[in-house]
Formats: sequence, structure tokens, C-alpha cells
Amino acid sequence: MKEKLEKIKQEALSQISSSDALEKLNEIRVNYLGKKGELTAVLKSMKDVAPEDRPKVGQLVNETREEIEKVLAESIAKMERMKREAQMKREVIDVTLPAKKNNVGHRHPNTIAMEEVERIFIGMGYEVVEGPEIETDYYNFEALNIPADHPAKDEQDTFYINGDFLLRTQTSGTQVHVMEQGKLPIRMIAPGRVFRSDEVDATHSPSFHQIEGLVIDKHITFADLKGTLAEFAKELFGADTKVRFRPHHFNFTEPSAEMDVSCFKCGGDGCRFCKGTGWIEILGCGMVHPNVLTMSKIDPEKYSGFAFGIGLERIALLKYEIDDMRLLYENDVRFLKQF
Ligand code: 2NL
Repeated sequence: MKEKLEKIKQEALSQISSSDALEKLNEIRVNYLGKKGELTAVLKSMKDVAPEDRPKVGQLVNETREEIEKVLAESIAKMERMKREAQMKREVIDVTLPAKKNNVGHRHPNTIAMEEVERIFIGMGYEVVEGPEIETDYYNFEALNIPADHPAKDEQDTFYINGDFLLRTQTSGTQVHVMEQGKLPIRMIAPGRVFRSDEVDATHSPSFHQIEGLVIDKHITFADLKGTLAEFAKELFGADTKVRFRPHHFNFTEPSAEMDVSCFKCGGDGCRFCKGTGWIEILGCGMVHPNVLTMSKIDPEKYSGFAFGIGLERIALLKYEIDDMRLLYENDVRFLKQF
């Protein structure tokens, strides 16, 4: 029995010392110490040992087990240590390496200009309302008093998705949606992306941005329009800015006008920037046409209003003295960072 135990021990120890993986060591533990292991088998055969020898043999079995367990535990600890050391070597971090440069983007001049315009109108009590970029013919044209044969409705100028839907050519549809809700008075701006079937050049793009404004209440007059937009121009271009209104035509307003601001470069004397005129065109505006009010279920006998439309890119180009609109769409961060 003693020799048998000694043999088991030697075998186990030699297997342990030649193991090169944790899994193998676990296998050895099962084979020798497990429920069906060799040492357990010896314990089970104790019934064949003479009763007076049993304590001694039992002690021997326990000593053998303890010995194997001890060597096994040491081997496992050693192997785990080696594994960890190899990992540490592999994953070494060189804290002296220079850090990777963190590329932070920059707000687009369109965004800066948009937020500036929004800030000014919010300050005057306007609500900012966003609407869908896809509209029906009704919201984009008909509700704005634009008749079926109007050239703006031509496929040359408007992107049609199908017979029912189109990409909005102005954000007016958003304002029609608000008028239809019937909550008066209205004091809102509708900023957003609009689309026109235009070739790209220095001043045109098939997708650009607009901010339209709408005020509807009792007793709104052209004087309210002038005062509001003159104040807006002063906030945007400086306190010395003057405005002038030139008669114009829009289907959705009557009367209609275009507003110029005095050139903020030369103060109105005339320079290259304002092409010698001293004035720069900035927006279109007018008193909301009675047909437009009626179609949106607002009584033109009780209510009146004014509206305006501002081309955002035009403002951004002017404010930042950019001479080609295409620069706004290239998204070259070296360009964007200048504003
Ligand atoms: C321009 C001219 C304008 C409007 C837009 C408008 C909207 C409603 C009713 C009446 Cl719901 N008018 N919008 C009015 C006048 C001019 O835009 O040149 N924009 C770049």
C-alpha cells in the first residue's frame, strides 16, 4: 500500500512538473484527487486493509493528498503569475507618448447666422417653429395664393417627389400649418432647409436655408412691419444701420416690398461691397394677402398681419464677407474655423 501511494505521488508530481497549461493542471487534480480519482480509489479499498492498519494507511493517504495538493497549488499560482506577467509585457502603455490630437469641429457660419437671427426674434417674443421639408402642393403653393400656372411651380424650379408631394421651396408651409391651428395672435419664425431645382454657382444651390416670419393679430399695419424689421437690421448689422423699402411683388403679400440695409462696410457712401449703391438687399416682406388668411380660416376683416422671408446663406455670406456660396457646403474645417 505504501509503495502504491508513493508511486501515485511520484506520477502526479512528475505530471505536474511537466504541465505547461492551467487546463492540464486542472485535469491532473481531477484525475488524482477527484471523486473518481486514484487517491479516492485507494480510500475506497480501505475495507481490504486490516482494521489495526487502517489509521496508519488513512494518515498516509491524507499526507499524499496534501502533498499533491500543495505542489498543484504552487504550480497553479506560478503559472497564473507567468501568464499575468506575459500579459503585462504585451499590454505595456508608454505614458511618455504624445497624446493624439483631438480634432474638435466648428459651428458652421450658417448655424451661427441662424442662431443669431433666432436670438433676435426670440428677444421680440417670437416662437421658433420647425415644419416638414416635404409638403403637398397645397401647403407650398396653393395656400400661399400661388396659382396653378405660376412659373415657380414649374418642374424646372421645384423638385417633385410624385404627383402629391414635393420638396418645399420656402418654409411658408410651416406657417400655414400654424395658421390652420387657429390660435391667434401668431408671432413666429420658421427656419429651415428649402429646395429649388437650381444649378450650383457662386450664389445658387439646390438646397439652402430660409427663415420666414409671420405676425398676425388685430390692427397689425405696415408700420409694425417696418418697425420690427428696422429693429432686426440694427441688431444684426449694428445700431447705425438704416433700412429702406422698395415696392415688390409676391403672391402671398399685398403690398409687398424688398428691404435693403445701409452698407455696413462703407456706412452708405458706396463701395465695392455694395456695388457703389450704399445699400444691400436683405429680405422680402409684405402684408399677408387676404386670400392667404381666408384659405387658412382667418377672417381678414378682423385680423391682419405681416410676413417676411430671409435667405440665410445670403446673411451668412454678407456677415462673414464670403464671396462664394459653394464654400459654405464644402465643410472644410480650415474654412469653417475662421468664423
Ligand atoms: C423672399 C421673400 C417672403 C413671405 C416670404 C409669407 C408666409 C405666409 C404668408 C405670407 Cl404664411 N407671406 N412669407 C412673405 C414675403 C416675402 O420671402 O425673398 N425670401 C427669401
